[in-house]
Amino acid sequence: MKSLFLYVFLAATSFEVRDFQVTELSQGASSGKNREYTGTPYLDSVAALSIQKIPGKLKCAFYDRGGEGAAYHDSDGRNNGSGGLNKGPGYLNGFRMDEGVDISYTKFHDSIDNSVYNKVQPSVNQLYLGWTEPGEWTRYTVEVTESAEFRIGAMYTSNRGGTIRLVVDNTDSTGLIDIPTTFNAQDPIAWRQWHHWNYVESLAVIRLKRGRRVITLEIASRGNFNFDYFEFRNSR
Ligand SMILES: [Ca+2]
Ligand SMILES: [Ca+2]
Repeated sequence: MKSLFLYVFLAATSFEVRDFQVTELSQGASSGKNREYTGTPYLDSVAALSIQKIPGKLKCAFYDRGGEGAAYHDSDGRNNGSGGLNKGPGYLNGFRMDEGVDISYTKFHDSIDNSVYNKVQPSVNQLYLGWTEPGEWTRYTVEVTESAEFRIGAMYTSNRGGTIRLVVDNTDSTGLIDIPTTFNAQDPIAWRQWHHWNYVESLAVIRLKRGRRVITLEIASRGNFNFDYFEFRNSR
């Protein structure tokens, strides 16, 4: 009961404290002035063998290793996708199931992720970041291979619209980014409002310097997004 109360309290306050979290990121335990960021790129023999690169696609399920408070912050310690919704055997069903970040993958049976209500068809069996709530964040160590201004595209679903921001090496580098809703009142199935995929080519522009960077994806308002990937293209 106590833990439930704590969870409700944290969930209720997570939106209000998001500006504090930005401050905390620059001074916090994991990446402050005198302490190095302890997260490391997520690599495995199936997902990826090398660090994610920009320009290119940033796959959201492949957030860094390092755990709660360092590589991510999630509203609860349970992975609601892997081992929760997805109970079966295999790599996709069990992907990072012991971590708090909530991960699922696109399914084409029963018109879950391949319905006529998609604006863009996703690929099947794509791991994605889901169950996103305001105040949550995930971090990605990336290699930026050229200093440039990049357009940020996204493959995503958005039940109700909302905002995110990208923090690069502890600096808010985008401000709030609007994520257009993919809600479609024509769909008679309520749960599928979380599965209307869309691709937007240019949500925002970001300037990045060449080298290894740590990008933090922060869910700022409304949440209920599923993010497959962000795509960074040179804006020239
Ligand atoms: Ca969770
Ligand atoms: Ca979550």
